[in-house]
Amino acid sequence: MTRLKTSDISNISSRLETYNQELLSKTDRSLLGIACHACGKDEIQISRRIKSFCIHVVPVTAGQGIITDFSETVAAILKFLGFTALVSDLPDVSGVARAFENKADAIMMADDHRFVGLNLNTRSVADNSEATGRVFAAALDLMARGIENRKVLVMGCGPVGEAAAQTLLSSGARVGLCDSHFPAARLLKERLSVYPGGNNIVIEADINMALLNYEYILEATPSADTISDRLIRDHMVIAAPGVPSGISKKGCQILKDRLIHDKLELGVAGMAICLVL
Ligand code: 2YH
Repeated sequence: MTRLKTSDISNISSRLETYNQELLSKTDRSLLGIACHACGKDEIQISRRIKSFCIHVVPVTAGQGIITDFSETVAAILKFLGFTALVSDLPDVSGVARAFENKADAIMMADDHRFVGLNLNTRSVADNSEATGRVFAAALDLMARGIENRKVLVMGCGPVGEAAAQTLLSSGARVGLCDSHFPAARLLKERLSVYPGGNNIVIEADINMALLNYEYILEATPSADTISDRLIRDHMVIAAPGVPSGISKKGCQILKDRLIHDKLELGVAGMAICLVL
């Protein structure tokens, strides 16, 4: 699991409006719109509710400790979406207690293993990996102007890839799974076979061969340079939640509007919208 670094996130807050415009031009939806699409929620109804929905972001010192700017960046994304959000001035248990005492609607917090949102009224839990997979799958659906019946290569069969594959299958896509650790792809195929669309899965053993046969890619690996520049073709469309990104700087320039990648924004948006009733 990749631990974010301050250098990964330090520009996010100041670039939210620019990123939002980028998303609009690539998908016709805003950050909020894509997250609503991922959660199957109506954007207008959600917009009315989120202003009065208060989220405390609680810094966590456990394990490797606080990442400078992490909580502040999460809160900035939440505020950009329209939530009432603040970074708790107390970390850990004290921050959690303060959120309950102040009647916050939800908490967001992360240690080295999980990043979660907890709705304090309904007890629902939004997991960052799951939300990230679902929201990037939704972004790919929007970029493709409908992913139904399209072939999508899901690279990386960890929790993000799993949630993405499940979302894509339920949207009617045909999914190819690949992972550098072959048994991970096999086990994921088995798990997904019981869900809607579960008969639409194949395993791709050779990633480079597979990249020649798919136009729609969901890159959810924790490795750099998984898609080499020479394999990027004219009609390829990529949603890439993996950190670090599997696409090089030059690859990003080639893909231009056919690539969506970020390190925190869409995942946090997906978590937050799932927390709102
Ligand atoms: O980056 C992480 C983990 N890799 C979890 C990611 C789940 N997709 N955690 C952030 C740790 C934040 C830190 N404890 C803080 O500043 O509060």
